[in-house]
Amino acid sequence: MNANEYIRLEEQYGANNYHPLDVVLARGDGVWVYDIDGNKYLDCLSAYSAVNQGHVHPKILSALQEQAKKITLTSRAFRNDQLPLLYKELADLTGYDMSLPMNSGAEAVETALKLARKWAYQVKGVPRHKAEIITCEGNFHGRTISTISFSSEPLYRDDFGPFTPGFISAPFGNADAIADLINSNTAAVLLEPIQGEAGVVVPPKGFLSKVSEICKKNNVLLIADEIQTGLGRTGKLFACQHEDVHPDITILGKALSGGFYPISAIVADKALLGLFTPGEHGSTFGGNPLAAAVARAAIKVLVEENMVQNSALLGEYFIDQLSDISSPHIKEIRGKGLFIGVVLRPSAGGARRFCEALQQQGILAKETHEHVIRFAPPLVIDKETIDWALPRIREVLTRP
Ligand code: IF1
Repeated sequence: MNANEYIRLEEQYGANNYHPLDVVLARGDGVWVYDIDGNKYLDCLSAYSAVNQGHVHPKILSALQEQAKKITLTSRAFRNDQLPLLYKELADLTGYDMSLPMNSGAEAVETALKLARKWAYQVKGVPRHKAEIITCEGNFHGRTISTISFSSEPLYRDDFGPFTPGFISAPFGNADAIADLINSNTAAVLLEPIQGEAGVVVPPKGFLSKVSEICKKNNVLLIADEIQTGLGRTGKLFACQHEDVHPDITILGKALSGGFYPISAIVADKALLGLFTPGEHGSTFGGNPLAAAVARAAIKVLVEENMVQNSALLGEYFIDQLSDISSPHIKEIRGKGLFIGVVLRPSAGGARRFCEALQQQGILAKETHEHVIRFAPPLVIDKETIDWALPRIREVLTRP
């Protein structure tokens, strides 16, 4: 089949909830992906940061293959010999006492929200069903009814109400506004340390540490959604560490599997995560031995191969070099580590056409909202590859 035939099949038989670039990928290797005709592209999206470790990392692949031969799913009705090791290794990696595994990112967010509500009722003493959770404008935390209930993007929510109550919205980046919304029923503040979907929005310096302080002072939990920013993407293991913030709950997903499998988790200390009792929460696939083996390998290679440090070093280089591009279209380059947004002026005519032009140059990037091109290659990228990409990006961004 040729590319057009695949595209036609997809359009005819698949729900139309995406508008992908017309490139039909068949193979991936490290930072490179190949379409069905053998054309090679630099992946600057990394499946929204799920493939931080690079496509088909050989060590994660081998963990998946070895575990798949043994046992894949036990359900949590029985124990398995992989999950305890993942628990221990996640605790060693993150500094939290415990974790709770789920599958998708949105499910892990829901898990964190449930835990925060339970804590509010059992520990803080909030009257039942009165707990409030503060979220930030421009957030993205998933597609479930509850996570879209506090979305500020009409496209994501308008046709899908009625919504889950108990969420209050504050402007992102304004700690005082968050403080003003806190009352005795406030259970938690939920935020992304850098907003991804909103267009790689880095909050003002001091915002995270100030929110953390406000939460501590008011007996309110801080929940960081590090599904996209975590596991090295921003040049630290967690983006909150840029301000030495240690949230009460950190939510992980995406790169926790290196892109092989949907694996998410929340991590927290025992005083909090110990509040769940048998039967209150769960998932058929969450914590299965195949997922646990894959996650263990994904974490191991991230650390062993210094991907976090590489993200910090090469991210700084990439941002510096992009900032040197002189183009009337560019309004701003922002980001941290290898989480980079090129913000275009409205006069540029939208980011989509530049992404299509980049595709012709062998670079796959994705616009976010209308005016931002996101560059987030796998963290295994090297300087030579960035130097290969830069003149191509420059050429595309300086077109009329
Ligand atoms: C889509 C965006 C990125 C996330 C954060 C939770 C989730 C995500 C911070 C939910 C998911 C995704 C999902 C994907 C596109 C994407 C995305 F453009 F929509 F916003 F990455 F920037 N928290 N992000 O970024 O995780 O349930 O999907 O595993 O929905 O189209 P999930």
